[in-house]
Formats: sequence, C-alpha cells, structure tokens
Amino acid sequence: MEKNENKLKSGFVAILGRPNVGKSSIMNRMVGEKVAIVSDKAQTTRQKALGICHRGDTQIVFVDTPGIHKPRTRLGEFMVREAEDAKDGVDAIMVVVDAGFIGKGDIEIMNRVKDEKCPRFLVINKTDAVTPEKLMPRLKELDVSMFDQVVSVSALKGTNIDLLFKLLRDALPYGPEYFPDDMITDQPERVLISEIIREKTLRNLKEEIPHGVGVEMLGIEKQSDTLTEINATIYCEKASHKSVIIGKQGAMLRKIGSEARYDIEKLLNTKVMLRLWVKVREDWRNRKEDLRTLGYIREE
Ligand SMILES: Nc1nc2c(ncn2[C@@H]2O[C@H](COP(=O)(O)OP(=O)(O)O)[C@@H](O)[C@H]2O)c(=O)[nH]1
Ligand SMILES: [Mg+2]
Repeated sequence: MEKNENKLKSGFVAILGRPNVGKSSIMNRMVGEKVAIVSDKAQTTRQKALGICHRGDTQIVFVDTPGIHKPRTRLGEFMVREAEDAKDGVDAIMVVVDAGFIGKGDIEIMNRVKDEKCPRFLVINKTDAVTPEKLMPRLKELDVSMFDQVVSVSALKGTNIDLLFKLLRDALPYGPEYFPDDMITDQPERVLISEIIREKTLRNLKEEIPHGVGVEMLGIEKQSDTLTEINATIYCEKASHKSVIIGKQGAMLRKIGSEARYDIEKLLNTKVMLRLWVKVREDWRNRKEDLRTLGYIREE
C-alpha cells in the first residue's frame, strides 16, 4: 500500500431517519454541493444515493436513504428496503431526528441500530427552529445509550456541521480512496436530471399529489457544446392531478420547467431546451412494470 493511502481516513456512513428530518440536507451540506434533492414533502428521497465528501485527509462516503415509514405501496416497500439495506457494511451510522418533533417513529429507528457494531451517531437537526428550553426536557427523556455521540446541528444554517464532520472523521478507519476526488455522487447524469424535475414538481405542488409523481427521462441529446435537448414525462396518478400539474393555460408546468431548466443548465454547463409532458398512470406505485420504467426496482 502506498504511504499516502495509509494516511487517508475514509469510510461509508449511512444516514437513517424518519421522512423529512433533513437527511438529504445534511448530506448536501457535508458534500458542499447539492447532490440530493430536498423538499418539505415527506418521502422526497426514494432511492439510496451516495454523496461523497472530500476534505483534506478524509473521504466520507454518505449513503442517503429514503425515510423509514410504514409503507402503503409497493414503491413504499422498495423505499424502506433501500433504507434498511443501507446500514449493512457501513463504517458508521447516523440517525437523524428533527429537534422539533422527536416521537415514536424516531425511537423505533433508534432501537433498530441498537445491535449494530459500528460507531453510531444521533444527529439532532433543525435546532435553528426550536428553543433549548423546549428541546432539553425531551432529550432528557430519551434513551440514547446506543449512541457513541449525540450532536445537534442545523443543516439549514450550517451550525455544527464542521463538528459533526470532525467526529465522523475521528470514528472512521484509515482506508483507501474509494472515489476519485472530483466525484461527489454515484448518481448518473440522467438520474440527477430526472430528480431535479421531480424536485421542482414537488416544491410547486401541495400534499397528496407529490407522492404520486414520477419522472421518466425520454432523451438527453447534446445538440452542440452549448445546447442540450431534454425530453421527459411527469407521471401522476389521477386526471385531476394532471390538470393541477399543467395549471391554467400551462402556467404551472411552465414554472416547473423553467425552475428545472435553471438547475439543469448549472449541472450540465450548457443551455438546455427542456420539454415536459404530463401523463396519468393510475396506481403506478403498485405496478411492477411502472416501477421498473421509473428505476424503482433493483435487479438482483
Ligand atoms: N428549519 C430547518 N429546516 C430544515 C433543516 N434541514 C432541513 N430542513 C428542511 O426540512 C425539509 C426536509 O428536508 P430533506 O433534506 O428533504 O429531509 P429528508 O426527507 O430527511 O431527506 C426541507 O424543507 C428542508 O429545507 C434545518 O436544519 N432547519
Ligand atoms: Mg431525503
């Protein structure tokens, strides 16, 4: 082994927690760029995704996961399985909770990591949104004995993110450079693009509709060094949802499209021509074929 390699602290860290506690936001903060989409709707993250943080002599590979919840669809089952699988073989586990609402669901997840052998961190996020007077009594009631460290952070403000990094670094072994230092995620370009479109759709829509939204990429064509043409379909589950997504005279779809185009242009570094269609596929979240088309099945 090369001398340098000996000096690198590296490893995989799984990020687990209920939906919407800020798992993806913490990962983005750590990586320093937005590698995972974020929204205020539960179950924004549907698949395991890596976010790679390179800092000095350290490489931390975060495994972001869908929130652990009681699944009601086949898609939900896939998502929870993704989260459960993520903790196998990692070097450390972070359980993230929302400082404002620590409840039964969180305690269940905390108990699931009880018997894991690797270092475990309890990360209390969104501390910007709650006073210590409210948080402290709740924390006193919690059994945190399964954790090696308890850290409170704010992904939004960046509070204690450096401290969390340092504690994780200390807990990781010396190891190889798992990924080249310009690689910040394992997600291919087409997945990143479809996720951006889904994020803008989620952010512009109210509860209920977002859970039934899926994006299928039809094509990404580089027309020249400066122009990329992209075609994609947004799926939803009901005709009434379709008309909301399209909006009055297409206003909503135009808004989603222009917000997505802005982010995709930054990602690809070219101008983007984005064409979006909206289609209804009833109950696709329970249909194997549709789940496969949208990338929510892992072939063994
Ligand atoms: N106030 C506050 N909001 C946060 C913080 N971190 C995340 N959020 C918000 O919480 C919501 C869920 O975040 P996300 O990262 O998608 O959560 P995930 O489902 O656990 O991955 C989004 O609206 C975020 O902007 C934080 O530290 N403070
Ligand atoms: Mg997420």
